[in-house]
Amino acid sequence: DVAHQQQAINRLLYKVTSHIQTGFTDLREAAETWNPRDHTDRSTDGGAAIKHLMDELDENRLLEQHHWFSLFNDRQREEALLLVDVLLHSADFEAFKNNAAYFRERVNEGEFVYALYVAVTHSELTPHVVLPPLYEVTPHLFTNSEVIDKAYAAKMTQTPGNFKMEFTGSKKNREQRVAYFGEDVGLNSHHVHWHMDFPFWWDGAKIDRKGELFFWAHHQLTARYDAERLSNFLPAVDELYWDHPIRDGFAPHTTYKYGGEFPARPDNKEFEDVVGVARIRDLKELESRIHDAIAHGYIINADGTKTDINNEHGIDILGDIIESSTYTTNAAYYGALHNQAHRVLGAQSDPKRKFNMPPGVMEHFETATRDPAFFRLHKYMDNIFKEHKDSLPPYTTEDLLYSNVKITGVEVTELSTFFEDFEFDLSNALDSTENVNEVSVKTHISRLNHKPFSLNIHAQAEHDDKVTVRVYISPKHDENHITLDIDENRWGAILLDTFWTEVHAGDNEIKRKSSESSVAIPDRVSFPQLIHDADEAVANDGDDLPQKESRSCGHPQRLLLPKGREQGMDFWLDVIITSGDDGVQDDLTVNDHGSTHSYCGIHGQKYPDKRPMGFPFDRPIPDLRVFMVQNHHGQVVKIFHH
Ligand code: CUO
Repeated sequence: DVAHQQQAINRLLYKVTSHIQTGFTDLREAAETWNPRDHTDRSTDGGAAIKHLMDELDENRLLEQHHWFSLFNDRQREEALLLVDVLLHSADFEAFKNNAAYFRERVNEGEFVYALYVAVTHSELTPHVVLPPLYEVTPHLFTNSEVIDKAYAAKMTQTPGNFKMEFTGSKKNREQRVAYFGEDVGLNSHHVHWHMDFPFWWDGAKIDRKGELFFWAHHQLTARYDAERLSNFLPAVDELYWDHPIRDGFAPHTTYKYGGEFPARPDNKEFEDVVGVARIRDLKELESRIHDAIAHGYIINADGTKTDINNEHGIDILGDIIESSTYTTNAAYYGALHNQAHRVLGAQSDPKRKFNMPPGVMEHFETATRDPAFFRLHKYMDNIFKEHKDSLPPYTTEDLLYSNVKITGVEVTELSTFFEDFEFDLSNALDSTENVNEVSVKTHISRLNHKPFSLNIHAQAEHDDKVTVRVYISPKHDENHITLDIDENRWGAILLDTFWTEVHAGDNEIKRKSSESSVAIPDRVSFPQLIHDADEAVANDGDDLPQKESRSCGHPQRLLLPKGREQGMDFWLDVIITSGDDGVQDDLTVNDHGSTHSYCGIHGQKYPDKRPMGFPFDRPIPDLRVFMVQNHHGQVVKIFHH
């Protein structure tokens, strides 16, 4: 049952760099006596994976334990994916659990955590398991070396502690003003889970609009980052150029559990080729092939045929090519621009591999957004996507008008943000050692939050209908307080919500709360709480777990609004209502199919909104009048920071 499953997953992840705890008898037993080879049909995919993984293990070819793991390292990824295969092909949860316990004691811990998270996310056996927050499972990747050092010392001296985690850098570094965003543990958790829900290596059942979603999720991260920068009197982020020095350096103040400190990069580092990864001129060549494809309006497939991208599906194809997912139809020609760029950027501190440095923060989805260069790299890719979108014809009145509805006004309650303290548990950072008692170690950090708010949309309808409602905000001014016209700021539009509802003939009030937003998830349940609740439910035999299934992918609800400014910062608030036929399911007005679909889709189903992601702001707007249809409402709102 669910409680037993939850308890087993908790226990597999508890102190994951130590041996399975003595008290977890069934897992201990499985690790010793279970033989994966005996429980498999070798003719199946899972059987083949087990055989392959066991052979590698017997031959001592697997990455050792107590070593860093990076998904971008081809060999390490191959090993982790074998384990994913084994888990995904387990016959039942018992076999899943026993396989996991067996390999937990034998494969690299980083590979194990990654494989278990991905398998639980995608397995049909575990739809109700809540994955513990990664920042409490592998805290090293989410907090500072300084805090980790203090946690070790606390254990040594047997003194409990709750340590303050500071944002990296000093006031001399202007980029530090937005570190609260890039270093937010919830944001990092969303990002790493996004990549687990939509892995670039995915070869299982087809994921709908995966390439477009890669564009969209990262486009929204970029737009949100720029809005945070403007809130802090910084200009929008500039893209990276292969020929220019990387202006801002970065000192991560983050340490691997095994493998030393994450490497730092000084200011104005010139790009260098990275041994074993890529030459800069090859990346420039890939980039120009992609520019050519956009200019020509088609891509060339591996078999020489052409696929038209000069339409609304082009973005999906381009997303696959640029990220370089398994869906790309010509990896040999278009390469792996995004993935290689992450690696090249991550290795700039030691491009010749002279100093045997571990991978940089850019080489892990858990840590990438900490580096300001992450947002410059993604702005670079975002601009390539924009070039494509700008090559498409602007929407016409016909595309935009939904004549059944006229929005007559929108009331918004106060929009304001503030900083608050957030605490999380560090015990999993420390190994359990016999004869040394556990002590409580925690960290707290200041994080952005906002007052709950709500919208009240007044709409007149001619007849009853289902409708699609999209809500966006976008900064009104640039950093010099120059008003941006709509074609300048539409690319910075931040989606706050998409939802489906019903209107009736006559006057309607559509009320929507910030807490209902389909882009965001509430705070994750903490690991200690999950452990406590699952243990209690198992002890009470069959008690319901308080947590219902919840997705880990989703922008943190706390970060729904950009910070804004003390005196208030102007944003356009746009509400667009179109026909309910834009929804892929008929029941979207009453069933959100997993709630956080706007940035993360619906697991195992089509993306709910049939229109291009970002509609209607994804295409050029040369004429504002075309845009001013009766079912679109725009007004200026202020976001205050208290
Ligand atoms: Cu999410 Cu570059 O894709 O980090």
